[in-house]
Amino acid sequence: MKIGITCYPTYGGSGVVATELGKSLAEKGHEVHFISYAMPFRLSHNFVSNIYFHEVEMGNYPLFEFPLYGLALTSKMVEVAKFENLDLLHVHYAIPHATSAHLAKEILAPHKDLKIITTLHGTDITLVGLEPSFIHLVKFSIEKSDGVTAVSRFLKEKTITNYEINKEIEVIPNFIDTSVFKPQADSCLKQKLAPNGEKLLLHTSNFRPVKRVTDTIRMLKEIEDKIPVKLVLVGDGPDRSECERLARELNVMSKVVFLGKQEGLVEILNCADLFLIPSQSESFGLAALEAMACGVPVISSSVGGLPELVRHNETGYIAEIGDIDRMARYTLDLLTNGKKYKMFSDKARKRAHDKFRKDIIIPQYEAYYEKVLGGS
Ligand code: GMT
Repeated sequence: MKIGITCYPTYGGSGVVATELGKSLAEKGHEVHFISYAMPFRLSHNFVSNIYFHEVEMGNYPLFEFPLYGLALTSKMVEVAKFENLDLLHVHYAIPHATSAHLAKEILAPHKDLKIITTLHGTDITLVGLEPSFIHLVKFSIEKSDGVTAVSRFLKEKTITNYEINKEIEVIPNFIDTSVFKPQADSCLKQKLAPNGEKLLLHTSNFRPVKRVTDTIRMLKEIEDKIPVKLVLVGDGPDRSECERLARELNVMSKVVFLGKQEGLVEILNCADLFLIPSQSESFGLAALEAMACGVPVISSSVGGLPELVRHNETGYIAEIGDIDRMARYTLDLLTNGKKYKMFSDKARKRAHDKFRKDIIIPQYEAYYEKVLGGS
C-alpha cells in the first residue's frame, strides 16, 4: 500500500507511535510518506528505504498574523496524495490533522477517493478537543474520517460519550519493539545515577500539569528516610520549575536527578527499579509500556487506559489519582521484597511482549487499512 502518515514530529507519544508504525510498515514493504512540519525525531536516526518525508513549509505573508498551519498541511496532503498516488492518509492526533485531511479529501474527490484514517491518542479527545472552540470541529472531523481508531477502550468510550459520535471506532492499542526495549545487563549509567546502590524511581514525561510530576517528588519524600532511594526525572515542560522548587522545599533535592530531554531511553529504563506514572489523565501510557518492556514494574494512577495496560498486583500497582500515601506504600512494598519484585518484573516484561509487541499490533493496522480500502 501507499500510505501517508501525518503526526506531530516532536517527543509526544502520538508522534512516537506514528513514526514507529510508519517504520514497521515500510519494513514490511509498504511505501510510507510522512507529511509534517519537521522530520519526526525517531525517523531522523537512521535511513529506512520506502520512507519519504514531505515537509510542510510555512510562508510568512504579513497579512497573516497567525501561521495557517492547518491549511498549509492540507495543501501538502493534496500534493503528496495526488503525485505519489496514495491509497490512504493516516493521521495521528485529531487536531488539526483530521480536519486538514478531510479538506484534502474533498479537494481530491473529483480525481480520487482518498481514504482518511484518524487515530485518536488522548488529549485531542479528553482535554483540548473538549474546548468550546474545538469540540464541533473534532466531532465533525471524526465523523468524516473513513476509519477511526483509538489507542484504548477507555478512549473509544470517552470519544463516543463526549462527542456523541455514532460511528464505529476500532481499538488498536499502542505497541512496542520488544527487541529494542528489553532488559539489559547492568550499565555504567546505573553506577553514576546510584553510586551507593540506591534504588531508582523513574518518571519520564513532558512535564505538563496532566502528568502530576510533583506527585513523584512527594512520594520520594515519604520513602526517602526508609530506604536508600533516588528519583530520576526525564523530560522537560511547564512543570519542571515547580518540581525543582518542591524538591528544594521538601529538602529532597539531593535525591532527585533532573536529566531533561533524553534520547537513550532504553539505557535509562534499564537503570530503573520502578516506573512512576501518577497522571491525572492518560489514554494509554506509552511511557509505562516502554518501562514494562524493559522489565520495570509500574506504579500508576487508576485513570484512563492505564488499567488496560498495568495489571494491579501483577505487573505493578494502581492507586487513585493523588493518593500519594498508597503509591509510596506500594513502592516500599516492592522495593523491600526481592522475590515479589522479581515476579512483578518478569510479568511486566511478559505482558509487554505477549500483548503489545509490534508484530502483534502492526498487522491489526494493516488489516484495518484493508478493511477501510475495501469499502471503496
Ligand atoms: O500526553 C502526552 O504525553 C503526549 C500525548 C500525545 O498525543 O503525543 O500522549 C497521548 O498519546 C500517547 C500515545 O498514544 C498515549 O500513550 C498517552 O497516554 C496520551 N496522553 C494522554 O492521554 C495524556
